[in-house]
Amino acid sequence: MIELAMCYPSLVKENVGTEMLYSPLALAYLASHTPEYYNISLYDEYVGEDMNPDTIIADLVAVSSLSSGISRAYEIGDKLRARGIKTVIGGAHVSSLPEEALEHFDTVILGEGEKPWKQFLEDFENKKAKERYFGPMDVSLENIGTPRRSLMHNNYHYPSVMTSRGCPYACSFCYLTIYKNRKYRTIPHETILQDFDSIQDSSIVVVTDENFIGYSKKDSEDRKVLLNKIIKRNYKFIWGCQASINIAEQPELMQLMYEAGCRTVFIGFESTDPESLKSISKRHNIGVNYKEAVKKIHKQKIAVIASCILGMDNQKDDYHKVLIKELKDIKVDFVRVFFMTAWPGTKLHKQLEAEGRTTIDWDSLRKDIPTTKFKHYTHEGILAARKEVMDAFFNWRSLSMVILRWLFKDRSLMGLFIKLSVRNKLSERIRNKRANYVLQQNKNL
Ligand code: B12
Ligand code: SF4
Repeated sequence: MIELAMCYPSLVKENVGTEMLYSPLALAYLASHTPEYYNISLYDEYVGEDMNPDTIIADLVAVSSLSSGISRAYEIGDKLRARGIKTVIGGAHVSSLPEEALEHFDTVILGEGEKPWKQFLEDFENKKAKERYFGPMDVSLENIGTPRRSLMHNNYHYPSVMTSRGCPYACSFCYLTIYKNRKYRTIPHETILQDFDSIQDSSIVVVTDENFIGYSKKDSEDRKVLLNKIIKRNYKFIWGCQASINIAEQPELMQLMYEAGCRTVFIGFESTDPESLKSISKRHNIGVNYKEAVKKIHKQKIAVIASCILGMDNQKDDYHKVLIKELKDIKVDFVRVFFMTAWPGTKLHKQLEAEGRTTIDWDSLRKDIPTTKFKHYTHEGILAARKEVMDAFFNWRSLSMVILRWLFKDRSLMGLFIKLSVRNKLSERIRNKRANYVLQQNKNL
Protein backbone atom coordinates (compact mmCIF):
# COMPACT_ATOMS: atom_id res chain seq x y z
CA MET A 1 0.00 0.00 0.00
CA ILE A 2 1.16 3.52 -0.77
CA GLU A 3 0.08 6.12 1.80
CA LEU A 4 -1.37 9.17 0.05
CA ALA A 5 -2.52 12.19 2.07
CA MET A 6 -4.60 14.87 0.35
CA CYS A 7 -5.30 18.34 1.65
CA TYR A 8 -7.40 21.44 1.06
CA PRO A 9 -5.26 24.00 2.90
CA SER A 10 -6.91 26.97 4.56
CA LEU A 11 -5.79 29.75 6.86
CA VAL A 12 -9.28 30.63 7.95
CA LYS A 13 -11.97 28.20 8.83
CA GLU A 14 -14.92 28.97 6.62
CA ASN A 15 -18.05 29.93 8.48
CA VAL A 16 -19.05 26.43 9.37
CA GLY A 17 -22.56 26.56 10.76
CA THR A 18 -23.45 29.85 9.11
CA GLU A 19 -22.05 30.17 5.56
CA MET A 20 -23.75 28.49 2.62
CA LEU A 21 -20.95 26.02 2.40
CA TYR A 22 -20.85 23.38 -0.28
CA SER A 23 -18.25 20.73 -0.72
CA PRO A 24 -15.15 20.95 -2.94
CA LEU A 25 -14.84 18.21 -5.56
CA ALA A 26 -11.27 18.40 -6.89
CA LEU A 27 -9.55 15.88 -4.59
CA ALA A 28 -12.54 13.52 -4.54
CA TYR A 29 -12.32 13.36 -8.35
CA LEU A 30 -8.57 12.78 -8.23
CA ALA A 31 -9.07 10.06 -5.61
CA SER A 32 -11.40 8.22 -7.96
CA HIS A 33 -8.59 8.25 -10.55
CA THR A 34 -6.08 6.77 -8.11
CA PRO A 35 -5.22 3.03 -8.15
CA GLU A 36 -6.68 0.91 -5.35
CA TYR A 37 -3.29 0.17 -3.83
CA TYR A 38 -3.11 3.75 -2.56
CA ASN A 39 -4.46 4.27 0.95
CA ILE A 40 -5.96 7.77 0.86
CA SER A 41 -6.68 10.13 3.73
CA LEU A 42 -8.20 13.55 3.05
CA TYR A 43 -7.66 16.59 5.30
CA ASP A 44 -10.12 19.39 4.67
CA GLU A 45 -8.91 22.49 6.47
CA TYR A 46 -11.86 24.62 5.28
CA VAL A 47 -13.97 22.79 7.79
CA GLY A 48 -11.39 22.38 10.53
CA GLU A 49 -9.83 19.04 9.64
CA ASP A 50 -6.22 20.19 9.79
CA MET A 51 -3.18 18.33 8.53
CA ASN A 52 -0.10 18.31 10.76
CA PRO A 53 2.87 18.41 8.36
CA ASP A 54 5.30 17.87 11.26
CA THR A 55 3.93 14.47 12.18
CA ILE A 56 1.94 13.09 9.26
CA ILE A 57 3.10 9.73 7.93
CA ALA A 58 2.73 9.49 4.16
CA ASP A 59 4.60 8.50 1.02
CA LEU A 60 3.04 11.29 -1.00
CA VAL A 61 1.07 14.43 -0.11
CA ALA A 62 -1.20 16.09 -2.70
CA VAL A 63 -2.47 19.62 -2.06
CA SER A 64 -5.19 21.64 -3.81
CA SER A 65 -4.74 25.38 -4.11
CA LEU A 66 -6.83 28.53 -4.25
CA SER A 67 -5.11 31.92 -3.99
CA SER A 68 -6.57 32.63 -0.60
CA GLY A 69 -4.75 30.46 1.91
CA ILE A 70 -1.84 29.71 -0.40
CA SER A 71 0.75 30.50 2.30
CA ARG A 72 -0.71 27.62 4.33
CA ALA A 73 -0.24 25.35 1.29
CA TYR A 74 3.37 26.51 0.99
CA GLU A 75 3.97 26.02 4.72
CA ILE A 76 2.77 22.43 4.35
CA GLY A 77 4.99 21.93 1.27
CA ASP A 78 8.09 23.34 2.98
CA LYS A 79 7.68 21.23 6.12
CA LEU A 80 7.06 18.01 4.21
CA ARG A 81 9.98 18.60 1.87
CA ALA A 82 12.24 19.11 4.89
CA ARG A 83 11.05 15.71 6.14
CA GLY A 84 11.76 14.11 2.75
CA ILE A 85 8.11 13.40 1.92
CA LYS A 86 7.20 13.77 -1.78
CA THR A 87 4.77 16.60 -2.52
CA VAL A 88 2.54 17.63 -5.41
CA ILE A 89 0.23 20.61 -5.79
CA GLY A 90 -2.50 21.58 -8.29
CA GLY A 91 -5.50 23.89 -8.57
CA ALA A 92 -6.43 27.45 -9.48
CA HIS A 93 -3.58 29.43 -7.89
CA VAL A 94 -0.61 27.33 -8.90
CA SER A 95 -1.95 26.86 -12.42
CA SER A 96 -1.21 30.55 -12.94
CA LEU A 97 1.95 30.71 -10.84
CA PRO A 98 3.79 27.38 -11.25
CA GLU A 99 7.28 28.82 -10.59
CA GLU A 100 6.17 30.16 -7.23
CA ALA A 101 4.69 26.74 -6.36
CA LEU A 102 7.88 24.89 -7.29
CA GLU A 103 9.74 26.81 -4.59
CA HIS A 104 7.69 24.81 -2.08
CA PHE A 105 6.57 21.61 -3.85
CA ASP A 106 8.35 18.87 -5.82
CA THR A 107 5.74 18.79 -8.57
CA VAL A 108 3.08 21.16 -9.84
CA ILE A 109 0.15 20.03 -11.97
CA LEU A 110 -1.43 22.77 -14.05
CA GLY A 111 -4.99 22.81 -15.36
CA GLU A 112 -7.52 19.99 -15.17
CA GLY A 113 -6.13 17.31 -12.91
CA GLU A 114 -7.39 13.82 -13.72
CA LYS A 115 -5.38 13.06 -16.87
CA PRO A 116 -1.95 14.33 -15.75
CA TRP A 117 -2.57 12.86 -12.26
CA LYS A 118 -2.52 9.32 -13.65
CA GLN A 119 0.70 9.98 -15.52
CA PHE A 120 2.23 11.64 -12.47
CA LEU A 121 1.43 8.65 -10.21
CA GLU A 122 3.02 6.27 -12.69
CA ASP A 123 6.16 8.44 -12.80
CA PHE A 124 6.14 8.82 -9.01
CA GLU A 125 6.06 5.05 -8.55
CA ASN A 126 8.99 4.74 -10.97
CA LYS A 127 10.81 7.53 -9.10
CA LYS A 128 10.75 9.62 -12.24
CA ALA A 129 8.24 12.32 -11.32
CA LYS A 130 8.77 15.50 -13.29
CA GLU A 131 8.44 19.03 -11.97
CA ARG A 132 5.48 19.96 -14.16
CA TYR A 133 2.48 18.34 -15.74
CA PHE A 134 -0.36 19.94 -17.64
CA GLY A 135 -3.99 18.92 -18.02
CA PRO A 136 -5.73 20.61 -20.97
CA MET A 137 -9.33 21.76 -20.55
CA ASP A 138 -10.67 20.19 -23.69
CA VAL A 139 -10.32 16.47 -22.94
CA SER A 140 -13.41 14.31 -23.09
CA LEU A 141 -15.21 13.63 -19.78
CA GLU A 142 -16.43 10.25 -21.05
CA ASN A 143 -14.41 8.38 -18.42
CA ILE A 144 -14.42 10.96 -15.65
CA GLY A 145 -16.40 8.71 -13.29
CA THR A 146 -17.92 9.94 -10.04
CA PRO A 147 -16.05 11.73 -7.23
CA ARG A 148 -15.12 9.49 -4.31
CA ARG A 149 -17.68 10.91 -1.88
CA SER A 150 -16.72 8.64 1.01
CA LEU A 151 -13.62 10.83 1.45
CA MET A 152 -15.55 14.08 1.56
CA HIS A 153 -16.09 15.81 4.87
CA ASN A 154 -19.65 15.67 6.12
CA ASN A 155 -19.49 19.08 7.75
CA TYR A 156 -20.72 20.80 4.59
CA HIS A 157 -24.29 22.01 4.43
CA TYR A 158 -24.84 20.94 0.86
CA PRO A 159 -23.18 18.39 -1.41
CA SER A 160 -21.95 19.81 -4.72
CA VAL A 161 -22.19 17.93 -8.00
CA MET A 162 -20.91 18.53 -11.52
CA THR A 163 -22.69 17.69 -14.75
CA SER A 164 -20.38 19.61 -17.10
CA ARG A 165 -17.12 21.56 -17.16
CA GLY A 166 -15.72 24.53 -19.02
CA CYS A 167 -16.82 27.91 -20.34
CA PRO A 168 -15.74 29.40 -23.68
CA TYR A 169 -16.45 33.01 -22.63
CA ALA A 170 -13.61 35.29 -21.57
CA CYS A 171 -14.67 37.67 -18.79
CA SER A 172 -11.54 39.62 -17.86
CA PHE A 173 -11.81 38.93 -14.11
CA CYS A 174 -12.52 35.19 -14.27
CA TYR A 175 -9.80 32.80 -13.12
CA LEU A 176 -10.89 30.25 -15.73
CA THR A 177 -9.46 32.47 -18.47
CA ILE A 178 -5.94 31.49 -17.41
CA TYR A 179 -6.49 28.30 -19.41
CA LYS A 180 -6.59 28.13 -23.20
CA ASN A 181 -9.24 25.95 -24.88
CA ARG A 182 -11.79 26.14 -22.09
CA LYS A 183 -14.13 23.86 -23.95
CA TYR A 184 -17.59 23.14 -22.55
CA ARG A 185 -17.94 19.39 -22.06
CA THR A 186 -20.65 17.28 -20.48
CA ILE A 187 -20.33 14.29 -18.18
CA PRO A 188 -22.14 11.15 -19.46
CA HIS A 189 -25.73 11.05 -18.17
CA GLU A 190 -25.37 7.65 -16.55
CA THR A 191 -22.34 8.87 -14.56
CA ILE A 192 -24.26 11.96 -13.41
CA LEU A 193 -27.25 9.88 -12.33
CA GLN A 194 -25.01 7.48 -10.45
CA ASP A 195 -23.56 10.48 -8.59
CA PHE A 196 -27.02 11.95 -7.94
CA ASP A 197 -28.19 8.56 -6.62
CA SER A 198 -25.38 8.60 -4.06
CA ILE A 199 -26.60 11.90 -2.56
CA GLN A 200 -30.31 11.31 -2.85
CA ASP A 201 -30.86 11.62 0.90
CA SER A 202 -29.80 15.28 0.84
CA SER A 203 -32.45 17.98 0.93
CA ILE A 204 -30.55 20.59 -1.10
CA VAL A 205 -27.83 20.06 -3.72
CA VAL A 206 -25.57 22.63 -5.43
CA VAL A 207 -24.63 22.07 -9.08
CA THR A 208 -21.24 23.77 -9.53
CA ASP A 209 -21.01 23.70 -13.34
CA GLU A 210 -19.83 27.00 -14.76
CA ASN A 211 -23.05 27.16 -16.75
CA PHE A 212 -25.60 24.36 -16.41
CA ILE A 213 -27.39 25.20 -19.66
CA GLY A 214 -24.30 25.20 -21.88
CA TYR A 215 -23.63 27.43 -24.85
CA SER A 216 -25.39 26.08 -27.93
CA LYS A 217 -28.62 24.58 -29.16
CA LYS A 218 -26.95 21.17 -29.05
CA ASP A 219 -25.97 21.69 -25.38
CA SER A 220 -29.48 22.72 -24.54
CA GLU A 221 -30.87 19.56 -26.21
CA ASP A 222 -28.42 17.44 -24.20
CA ARG A 223 -29.60 19.16 -20.99
CA LYS A 224 -33.21 18.41 -21.85
CA VAL A 225 -32.47 14.70 -22.28
CA LEU A 226 -30.58 14.71 -18.97
CA LEU A 227 -33.38 16.57 -17.19
CA ASN A 228 -35.97 14.08 -18.41
CA LYS A 229 -33.86 11.27 -16.95
CA ILE A 230 -33.55 13.17 -13.63
CA ILE A 231 -37.34 13.68 -13.57
CA LYS A 232 -37.86 9.93 -14.01
CA ARG A 233 -35.61 9.28 -10.99
CA ASN A 234 -37.96 11.39 -8.83
CA TYR A 235 -35.28 12.57 -6.38
CA LYS A 236 -36.63 14.28 -3.29
CA PHE A 237 -33.92 16.96 -3.09
CA ILE A 238 -34.18 20.40 -4.67
CA TRP A 239 -31.16 21.93 -6.36
CA GLY A 240 -29.64 25.19 -7.56
CA CYS A 241 -27.15 25.85 -10.33
CA GLN A 242 -25.21 28.60 -12.08
CA ALA A 243 -26.50 29.70 -15.47
CA SER A 244 -25.98 32.49 -17.97
CA ILE A 245 -28.71 35.11 -18.28
CA ASN A 246 -29.91 33.78 -21.66
CA ILE A 247 -31.57 30.95 -19.76
CA ALA A 248 -34.51 33.36 -19.71
CA GLU A 249 -35.03 32.75 -23.43
CA GLN A 250 -35.40 28.98 -22.98
CA PRO A 251 -38.82 28.36 -21.37
CA GLU A 252 -38.98 24.68 -22.28
CA LEU A 253 -35.59 24.03 -20.70
CA MET A 254 -36.54 25.97 -17.55
CA GLN A 255 -39.79 24.05 -17.26
CA LEU A 256 -37.89 20.77 -17.32
CA MET A 257 -35.37 22.15 -14.81
CA TYR A 258 -38.21 22.98 -12.45
CA GLU A 259 -39.75 19.53 -12.85
CA ALA A 260 -36.33 18.02 -12.17
CA GLY A 261 -36.09 19.90 -8.85
CA CYS A 262 -34.22 23.09 -9.77
CA ARG A 263 -35.43 26.00 -7.67
CA THR A 264 -32.68 28.64 -7.95
CA VAL A 265 -30.32 29.90 -10.61
CA PHE A 266 -27.22 31.84 -9.65
CA ILE A 267 -26.59 34.36 -12.42
CA GLY A 268 -23.52 36.54 -12.87
CA PHE A 269 -25.20 39.93 -13.38
CA GLU A 270 -21.89 41.56 -12.35
CA SER A 271 -23.22 45.07 -13.05
CA THR A 272 -26.36 46.84 -14.17
CA ASP A 273 -24.31 49.35 -16.14
CA PRO A 274 -23.42 48.42 -19.78
CA GLU A 275 -20.14 50.35 -19.70
CA SER A 276 -18.94 48.27 -16.75
CA LEU A 277 -20.02 45.07 -18.50
CA LYS A 278 -18.03 46.14 -21.55
CA SER A 279 -14.98 46.90 -19.42
CA ILE A 280 -14.92 43.33 -18.03
CA SER A 281 -15.79 41.74 -21.41
CA LYS A 282 -19.05 40.28 -20.03
CA ARG A 283 -20.41 40.60 -23.54
CA HIS A 284 -23.28 38.13 -23.23
CA ASN A 285 -24.94 40.35 -20.61
CA ILE A 286 -24.75 43.58 -22.60
CA GLY A 287 -28.11 44.76 -23.90
CA VAL A 288 -30.06 42.21 -21.83
CA ASN A 289 -33.10 43.62 -20.07
CA TYR A 290 -32.51 42.09 -16.63
CA LYS A 291 -36.01 42.90 -15.41
CA GLU A 292 -37.67 41.11 -18.33
CA ALA A 293 -35.25 38.20 -18.01
CA VAL A 294 -36.00 37.73 -14.30
CA LYS A 295 -39.73 37.94 -15.00
CA LYS A 296 -39.42 35.11 -17.54
CA ILE A 297 -37.41 32.96 -15.11
CA HIS A 298 -39.91 33.60 -12.30
CA LYS A 299 -42.68 32.54 -14.65
CA GLN A 300 -41.12 29.07 -14.64
CA LYS A 301 -41.09 29.13 -10.81
CA ILE A 302 -37.32 29.41 -10.52
CA ALA A 303 -35.81 32.01 -8.17
CA VAL A 304 -32.89 34.23 -9.14
CA ILE A 305 -29.71 34.75 -7.12
CA ALA A 306 -27.94 37.78 -8.61
CA SER A 307 -24.18 37.96 -8.27
CA CYS A 308 -22.80 41.49 -8.55
CA ILE A 309 -19.36 43.06 -8.46
CA LEU A 310 -18.68 46.32 -6.65
CA GLY A 311 -15.68 48.51 -7.42
CA MET A 312 -15.40 48.51 -11.19
CA ASP A 313 -13.82 51.58 -12.68
CA ASN A 314 -17.04 52.89 -14.20
CA GLN A 315 -18.91 52.65 -10.92
CA LYS A 316 -18.91 56.00 -9.11
CA ASP A 317 -18.90 56.10 -5.31
CA ASP A 318 -22.71 56.15 -5.13
CA TYR A 319 -23.12 53.20 -7.50
CA HIS A 320 -24.20 50.90 -4.66
CA LYS A 321 -27.25 53.09 -4.11
CA VAL A 322 -28.15 52.79 -7.79
CA LEU A 323 -27.53 49.03 -7.56
CA ILE A 324 -29.94 48.64 -4.64
CA LYS A 325 -32.64 50.54 -6.51
CA GLU A 326 -32.13 48.61 -9.73
CA LEU A 327 -31.96 45.16 -8.13
CA LYS A 328 -35.17 45.86 -6.23
CA ASP A 329 -36.82 46.98 -9.46
CA ILE A 330 -35.54 43.87 -11.27
CA LYS A 331 -37.04 41.79 -8.41
CA VAL A 332 -34.13 39.46 -7.82
CA ASP A 333 -34.74 37.08 -4.94
CA PHE A 334 -31.33 36.89 -3.35
CA VAL A 335 -28.18 38.97 -3.78
CA ARG A 336 -24.48 38.13 -3.59
CA VAL A 337 -22.08 41.06 -3.74
CA PHE A 338 -18.35 40.68 -4.23
CA PHE A 339 -15.52 43.16 -4.61
CA MET A 340 -13.71 43.39 -7.91
CA THR A 341 -10.84 40.95 -7.33
CA ALA A 342 -7.84 40.36 -9.57
CA TRP A 343 -6.85 36.66 -9.62
CA PRO A 344 -3.28 36.11 -10.80
CA GLY A 345 -3.09 35.16 -14.46
CA THR A 346 -6.23 37.04 -15.52
CA LYS A 347 -6.42 39.99 -17.91
CA LEU A 348 -7.78 42.11 -15.07
CA HIS A 349 -4.78 41.25 -12.91
CA LYS A 350 -2.35 42.22 -15.67
CA GLN A 351 -4.10 45.55 -16.14
CA LEU A 352 -4.31 46.41 -12.43
CA GLU A 353 -0.78 45.23 -11.76
CA ALA A 354 0.53 47.53 -14.50
CA GLU A 355 -1.36 50.38 -12.85
CA GLY A 356 -0.03 49.45 -9.39
CA ARG A 357 -3.54 48.77 -8.14
CA THR A 358 -3.47 45.20 -6.91
CA THR A 359 -1.85 43.18 -4.17
CA ILE A 360 0.60 40.29 -4.06
CA ASP A 361 -0.70 39.27 -0.66
CA TRP A 362 -2.42 36.25 -2.20
CA ASP A 363 -3.86 35.13 1.14
CA SER A 364 -6.11 38.19 1.17
CA LEU A 365 -7.38 37.48 -2.31
CA ARG A 366 -10.96 36.67 -1.47
CA LYS A 367 -13.94 38.24 -3.10
CA ASP A 368 -15.18 39.43 0.29
CA ILE A 369 -12.05 41.45 1.13
CA PRO A 370 -11.24 44.63 -0.85
CA THR A 371 -7.78 44.10 -2.34
CA THR A 372 -7.87 46.38 -5.38
CA LYS A 373 -7.20 50.12 -5.37
CA PHE A 374 -10.62 51.15 -6.64
CA LYS A 375 -11.03 54.26 -8.78
CA HIS A 376 -14.01 55.67 -6.94
CA TYR A 377 -14.15 53.87 -3.59
CA THR A 378 -11.80 53.76 -0.62
CA HIS A 379 -11.50 50.37 1.08
CA GLU A 380 -13.49 51.54 4.08
CA GLY A 381 -16.02 53.16 1.73
CA ILE A 382 -16.54 50.02 -0.33
CA LEU A 383 -16.94 47.83 2.76
CA ALA A 384 -19.66 50.18 3.99
CA ALA A 385 -21.22 50.24 0.51
CA ARG A 386 -21.40 46.45 0.39
CA LYS A 387 -22.94 46.38 3.83
CA GLU A 388 -25.55 48.87 2.68
CA VAL A 389 -26.51 46.63 -0.25
CA MET A 390 -26.63 43.50 1.88
CA ASP A 391 -28.68 45.25 4.59
CA ALA A 392 -31.13 46.49 1.97
CA PHE A 393 -31.87 42.90 0.97
CA PHE A 394 -31.37 40.93 4.14
CA ASN A 395 -34.00 42.44 6.39
CA TRP A 396 -37.38 41.09 7.41
CA ARG A 397 -39.27 43.44 5.08
CA SER A 398 -37.39 42.32 1.98
CA LEU A 399 -37.50 38.70 3.01
CA SER A 400 -41.28 38.93 3.56
CA MET A 401 -41.67 40.27 0.03
CA VAL A 402 -39.69 37.37 -1.40
CA ILE A 403 -41.69 34.91 0.69
CA LEU A 404 -44.96 36.47 -0.54
CA ARG A 405 -43.70 36.19 -4.12
CA TRP A 406 -43.25 32.44 -3.71
CA LEU A 407 -46.02 31.64 -1.23
CA PHE A 408 -48.53 30.51 -3.83
CA LYS A 409 -46.01 29.44 -6.46
CA ASP A 410 -43.62 27.13 -4.67
CA ARG A 411 -43.47 26.67 -0.95
CA SER A 412 -40.23 24.67 -1.00
CA LEU A 413 -38.47 27.96 -1.67
CA MET A 414 -39.70 29.65 1.47
CA GLY A 415 -37.81 27.41 3.87
CA LEU A 416 -34.75 27.72 1.67
CA PHE A 417 -34.86 31.53 1.68
CA ILE A 418 -35.33 31.75 5.43
CA LYS A 419 -32.39 29.40 5.94
CA LEU A 420 -30.19 31.25 3.44
CA SER A 421 -31.08 34.65 4.89
CA VAL A 422 -30.36 33.67 8.49
CA ARG A 423 -27.08 32.05 7.48
CA ASN A 424 -26.17 35.00 5.36
CA LYS A 425 -26.88 37.49 8.14
CA LEU A 426 -24.62 35.58 10.53
CA SER A 427 -21.81 35.02 8.04
CA GLU A 428 -21.90 38.67 6.92
CA ARG A 429 -20.89 39.69 10.44
CA ILE A 430 -17.95 37.32 10.35
CA ARG A 431 -17.03 38.47 6.83
CA ASN A 432 -17.07 42.14 7.77
CA LYS A 433 -14.98 41.52 10.86
CA ARG A 434 -12.49 39.50 8.81
CA ALA A 435 -12.27 42.15 6.08
CA ASN A 436 -11.72 44.95 8.61
CA TYR A 437 -9.07 42.89 10.36
CA VAL A 438 -7.19 42.22 7.11
CA LEU A 439 -7.34 45.89 6.15
CA GLN A 440 -5.95 46.95 9.53
CA GLN A 441 -3.12 44.41 9.34
CA ASN A 442 -2.29 45.29 5.79
CA LYS A 443 -2.63 49.03 5.39
CA ASN A 444 -0.79 49.03 2.05
CA LEU A 445 -3.26 46.70 0.31
C1 B12 B 1 -17.03 24.48 -4.46
C2 B12 B 1 -16.31 25.82 -4.40
C3 B12 B 1 -15.91 26.29 -3.17
C4 B12 B 1 -16.00 25.45 -1.94
C5 B12 B 1 -14.79 24.53 -1.94
C6 B12 B 1 -13.45 25.18 -2.33
C7 B12 B 1 -12.53 24.33 -3.22
N1 B12 B 1 -11.33 24.10 -2.80
O1 B12 B 1 -12.90 23.83 -4.25
C8 B12 B 1 -15.98 26.51 -0.80
C9 B12 B 1 -17.41 26.89 -0.48
C10 B12 B 1 -15.27 26.09 0.49
C11 B12 B 1 -15.31 27.66 -1.50
C12 B12 B 1 -14.72 28.70 -0.81
C13 B12 B 1 -14.07 29.72 -1.45
N2 B12 B 1 -13.94 29.88 -2.78
CO1 B12 B 1 -14.69 28.70 -4.11
N3 B12 B 1 -15.41 27.69 -5.52
C14 B12 B 1 -16.03 26.56 -5.56
C15 B12 B 1 -16.44 26.23 -7.02
C16 B12 B 1 -17.86 26.73 -7.26
C17 B12 B 1 -16.34 24.79 -7.45
C18 B12 B 1 -14.97 24.13 -7.14
C19 B12 B 1 -15.00 22.71 -7.55
O2 B12 B 1 -15.21 21.82 -6.76
N4 B12 B 1 -14.85 22.47 -8.84
C20 B12 B 1 -14.83 21.14 -9.38
C21 B12 B 1 -13.41 20.60 -9.40
C22 B12 B 1 -13.40 19.22 -10.03
O3 B12 B 1 -12.64 21.48 -10.19
P1 B12 B 1 -11.40 22.29 -9.58
O4 B12 B 1 -11.66 22.66 -8.19
O5 B12 B 1 -11.04 23.35 -10.53
O6 B12 B 1 -10.24 21.19 -9.60
C23 B12 B 1 -9.63 20.72 -10.78
C24 B12 B 1 -8.31 21.42 -11.11
O7 B12 B 1 -8.24 22.73 -10.58
C25 B12 B 1 -7.25 20.51 -10.59
N5 B12 B 1 -6.87 20.51 -9.20
C26 B12 B 1 -7.40 21.15 -8.14
N6 B12 B 1 -6.72 20.82 -7.02
C27 B12 B 1 -5.77 19.94 -7.37
C28 B12 B 1 -4.80 19.30 -6.60
C29 B12 B 1 -3.92 18.42 -7.24
C30 B12 B 1 -2.89 17.70 -6.43
C31 B12 B 1 -4.01 18.21 -8.63
C32 B12 B 1 -3.10 17.27 -9.32
C33 B12 B 1 -4.96 18.88 -9.41
C34 B12 B 1 -5.84 19.73 -8.76
O8 B12 B 1 -7.82 19.25 -10.87
C35 B12 B 1 -9.21 19.29 -10.50
C36 B12 B 1 -9.96 18.27 -11.29
O9 B12 B 1 -9.83 18.46 -12.67
C37 B12 B 1 -15.40 27.10 -7.79
C38 B12 B 1 -15.87 27.57 -9.16
C39 B12 B 1 -15.74 26.48 -10.18
N7 B12 B 1 -16.77 26.31 -10.97
O10 B12 B 1 -14.73 25.79 -10.24
C40 B12 B 1 -15.13 28.26 -6.81
C41 B12 B 1 -13.72 28.83 -6.71
C42 B12 B 1 -12.75 27.69 -6.68
N8 B12 B 1 -13.73 29.52 -5.43
C43 B12 B 1 -13.07 30.62 -5.43
C44 B12 B 1 -12.93 31.47 -4.32
C45 B12 B 1 -12.34 32.82 -4.54
C46 B12 B 1 -13.35 31.06 -3.05
C47 B12 B 1 -13.25 31.87 -1.76
C48 B12 B 1 -11.98 32.65 -1.57
C49 B12 B 1 -14.54 32.68 -1.72
C50 B12 B 1 -14.48 34.02 -1.07
N9 B12 B 1 -15.00 34.12 0.08
O11 B12 B 1 -14.02 34.95 -1.67
C51 B12 B 1 -13.37 30.80 -0.69
C52 B12 B 1 -11.94 30.33 -0.29
C53 B12 B 1 -11.90 29.47 0.88
C54 B12 B 1 -10.53 29.43 1.47
N10 B12 B 1 -10.47 29.04 2.71
O12 B12 B 1 -9.55 29.76 0.88
C55 B12 B 1 -12.45 30.90 -6.75
C56 B12 B 1 -10.94 30.60 -6.77
C57 B12 B 1 -10.12 31.62 -7.50
C58 B12 B 1 -8.65 31.57 -7.06
N11 B12 B 1 -7.74 31.79 -7.99
O13 B12 B 1 -8.34 31.38 -5.91
C59 B12 B 1 -13.32 29.99 -7.69
C60 B12 B 1 -12.60 29.48 -8.92
C61 B12 B 1 -14.57 30.79 -8.08
C62 B12 B 1 -14.25 32.09 -8.76
N12 B12 B 1 -14.09 32.15 -10.05
O14 B12 B 1 -14.15 33.08 -8.09
N13 B12 B 1 -15.37 27.51 -2.86
S1 SF4 C 1 -19.15 33.44 -18.04
FE1 SF4 C 1 -18.61 32.92 -15.91
S2 SF4 C 1 -17.26 31.10 -16.03
FE2 SF4 C 1 -17.41 32.00 -18.12
S3 SF4 C 1 -15.60 33.34 -18.29
FE3 SF4 C 1 -17.32 34.64 -17.58
S4 SF4 C 1 -17.23 34.57 -15.31
FE4 SF4 C 1 -15.93 32.91 -16.11
